Amino acid sequence: MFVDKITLEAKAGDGGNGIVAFRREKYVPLGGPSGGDGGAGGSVIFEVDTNKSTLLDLRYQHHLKAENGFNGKAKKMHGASGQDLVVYVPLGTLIKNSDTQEVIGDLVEVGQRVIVAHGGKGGRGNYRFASAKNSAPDFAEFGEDGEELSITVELRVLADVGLVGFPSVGKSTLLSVVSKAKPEIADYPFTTLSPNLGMVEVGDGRSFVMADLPGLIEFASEGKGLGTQFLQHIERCKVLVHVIDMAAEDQRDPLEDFEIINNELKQYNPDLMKRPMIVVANKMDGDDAKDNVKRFKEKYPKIKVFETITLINEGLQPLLYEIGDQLDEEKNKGEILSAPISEEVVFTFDEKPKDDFKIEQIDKGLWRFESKRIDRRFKQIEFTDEYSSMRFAHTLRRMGVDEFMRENGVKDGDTVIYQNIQFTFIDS
Ligand SMILES: Nc1nc2c(ncn2[C@@H]2O[C@H](COP(=O)(O)OP(=O)(O)OP(=O)(O)O)[C@@H](O)[C@H]2O)c(=O)[nH]1
Ligand SMILES: [Mg+2]
Repeated sequence: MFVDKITLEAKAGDGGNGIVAFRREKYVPLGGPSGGDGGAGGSVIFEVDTNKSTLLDLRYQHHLKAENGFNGKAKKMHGASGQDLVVYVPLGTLIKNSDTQEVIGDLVEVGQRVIVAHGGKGGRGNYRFASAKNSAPDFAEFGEDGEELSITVELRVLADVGLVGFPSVGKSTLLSVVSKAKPEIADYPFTTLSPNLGMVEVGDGRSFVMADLPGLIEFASEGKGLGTQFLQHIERCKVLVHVIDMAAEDQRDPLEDFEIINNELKQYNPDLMKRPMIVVANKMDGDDAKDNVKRFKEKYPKIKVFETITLINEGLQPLLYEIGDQLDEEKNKGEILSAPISEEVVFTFDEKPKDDFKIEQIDKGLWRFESKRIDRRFKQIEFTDEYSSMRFAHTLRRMGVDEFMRENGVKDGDTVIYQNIQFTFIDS
């Protein structure tokens, strides 16, 4: 089965720890602090690779994990950064946060990349904390945890033109003669299990991307056959080319075929019917083809029909010109017909901290504070002395915690519990 929607766990590398070390040199009796910083953890990154057309590579990878950063070393040496994990995906891949459904990235351009999980920052080594007050700090920071999240990866084919129609009508054959794509072609239904893309050159300098989509059948919009998962690919095509087997090799009536497919498209999304549709009357070499196409034209006098024998590349050049013209018209309209999934990328890492702050009053003058974001910082700190506590308090203020508490009614002198520590809120 073609995989076009997968859920995975992504884990960026943790930052390396900063270390505590002191210089020990001849002639330097009291060596200064020299513990180096930890290296940053690697990030999990998704990048477009135009050679890929499916998400199959991701199928057996339930966990995407980037390398951890390395711990700092003596002599103020930085730990090495963890390597990023770069995952190559096809054009048209959409990545969402599975829990919030927020769009992390919508990869619609060649070469586009997006950071899906950010690597943790490295912790600072003790030499960074040396000050006039404390010339020999004996503490260092832990590295920050790499981001960890569950993601949903979806592939939505990005093609200008989509070939639709019943199975075995010759869609793949058509794509194979107008482009360099090599889709599988056979005389049994559902030969094509996943969309194939091909770059088509019209011959007058214009070109476009054509998608050969798996065959549709009646009730496809309700999930029958390969079902709705491919109808969503069709949503992104600017022009639809409806291929009909005029030779009626499968003993169906081609005119009925045409109506059934249109009906399925309409059931799935009524807007699809507003899109330009070009009809290809294929297999014109068949016995009944001439009669059938005559009936078709009588019934639909306004529809432009292109008669072809895709098998031997006959009748296709006029079709390509027509597609080119229709696309030009669509572009001039400037309307975005593709599915509305390019919401702004709302993924944030450092902004909007207050959103996850929670404060709860337990008793008079006693509060409990919670925050996932602060937890990440909290884990980085060893409360070995007053200095680190002060730094933590400073961090809280910088992140807007003081203001948040004040807004929520915490008063000067109240006690606030956070994790396993208690502190007094001093509103100064
Ligand atoms: N006689 C004749 N046979 C054709 C023509 N075009 C395609 N075929 C044959 O029809 C059969 C199906 O062709 P495909 O291109 O695989 O059809 P498809 O629409 O991609 O089918 P699915 O992938 O199953 O949806 C193959 O055996 C082709 O050789 C044509 O113009 N004339
Ligand atoms: Mg096919």
